[in-house]
Amino acid sequence: MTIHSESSTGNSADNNYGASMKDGGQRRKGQDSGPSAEEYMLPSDEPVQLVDPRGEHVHNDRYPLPDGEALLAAYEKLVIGRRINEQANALVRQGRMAVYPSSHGQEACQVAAAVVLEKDDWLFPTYRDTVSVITRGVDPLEVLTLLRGDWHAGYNPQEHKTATQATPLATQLLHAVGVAHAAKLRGENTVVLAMCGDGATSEGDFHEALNFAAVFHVPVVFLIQNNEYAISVPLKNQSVAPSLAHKAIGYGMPGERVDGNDLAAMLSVLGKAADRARDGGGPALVEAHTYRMQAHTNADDPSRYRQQSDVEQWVPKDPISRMRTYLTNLNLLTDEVERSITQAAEHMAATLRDGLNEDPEVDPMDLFEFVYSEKTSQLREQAALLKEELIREGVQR
Ligand SMILES: Cc1ncc(C[n+]2csc(CCOP(=O)(O)OP(=O)(O)O)c2C)c(N)n1
Ligand SMILES: [Mg+2]
Repeated sequence: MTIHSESSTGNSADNNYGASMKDGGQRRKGQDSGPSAEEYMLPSDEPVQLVDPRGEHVHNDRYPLPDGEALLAAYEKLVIGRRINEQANALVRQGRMAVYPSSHGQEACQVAAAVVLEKDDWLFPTYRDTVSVITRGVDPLEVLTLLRGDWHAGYNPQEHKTATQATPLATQLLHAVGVAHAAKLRGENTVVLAMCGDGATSEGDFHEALNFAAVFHVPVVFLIQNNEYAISVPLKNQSVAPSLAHKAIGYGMPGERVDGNDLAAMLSVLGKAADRARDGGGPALVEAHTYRMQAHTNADDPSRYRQQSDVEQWVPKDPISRMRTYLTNLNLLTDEVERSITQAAEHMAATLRDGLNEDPEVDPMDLFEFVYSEKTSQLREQAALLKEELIREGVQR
């Protein structure tokens, strides 16, 4: 994408992203009081953590801990998210779904990305972000239609302001920036949250999206879920930057790193970035440090390229167990509340099972619909060939 712009990077509001700087980061050290561009845009030395793996609060001057009620509500979504991952994996093994890229272990990222958005904001998810899309409120059966492989996509993106889950890496980041740019031109109060993986940061589209977003100062929060692998390729073969969040300063936006298995930190950091974007503070890049606990998809065998002992190191960092301990210690998560959360998760699993065990009625001719407003000559030709075959085989008349 080529950029023609007279736009300045000037912020119209105090950014709220750990420090305040009104000139969009153009100022250099010593020019004025307040943070330098480096202080303003560079991420914390360590990923932000508010609840550690033992379930204990870690104080952070810049990021407040969300209140107990908000954490309890998000914890319920975390448990439901884990159950969605488990059930979807089972449905793949039963042949009811074609493929499922699980976010097992990444549920704190999934839930926070959906929860920090308002109804009229936009979410741009990837194939791995099914739990985010369901948490956003899209009908779970409509969401899984794509991964079942029997139709183009199951839900209307406009209805829930949630784009379809992108499989081509990083393309959704450009779409997200386009939507944010349009919203800004229209004077709408929309925030766009765009998700991608660590591997996707090597794509040209990632660079173009971040550069455009910074130059045009649009309200986008980029969330990288760094789960340390792009299928079989480890992060060290993908980037030698100090962290992926450090890339932000190169574009002129703040970057932050956060413990992606810490629901409280995810909510606080993403929430602050979204508020800042809504207040006219421009884009931000958030890198969530997490881990892909399972195979890339059911078609992948991770034992070919990583040790099980590496995976096991991440088990004690699980997002659910630490939040359960934290909320139990606060007496917010009682046995009774836990039981009702389990029931809600089981209800979700039953909805997925019942819905996906039904055989859908599909029309093979739909393959040629809903892509172009007017079919190309090749498509018309292919459609005619298929129709002929379906009639010959007695499938259609
Ligand atoms: C443009 C493009 N190139 C290659 C692929 C094949 N591919 C699918 S997933 C994937 C790995 C992506 O890794 P990452 O961005 O870290 O996301 P994760 O799967 O770990 O969530 C690749 C290379 C693709 N889908 N799109
Ligand atoms: Mg990855």
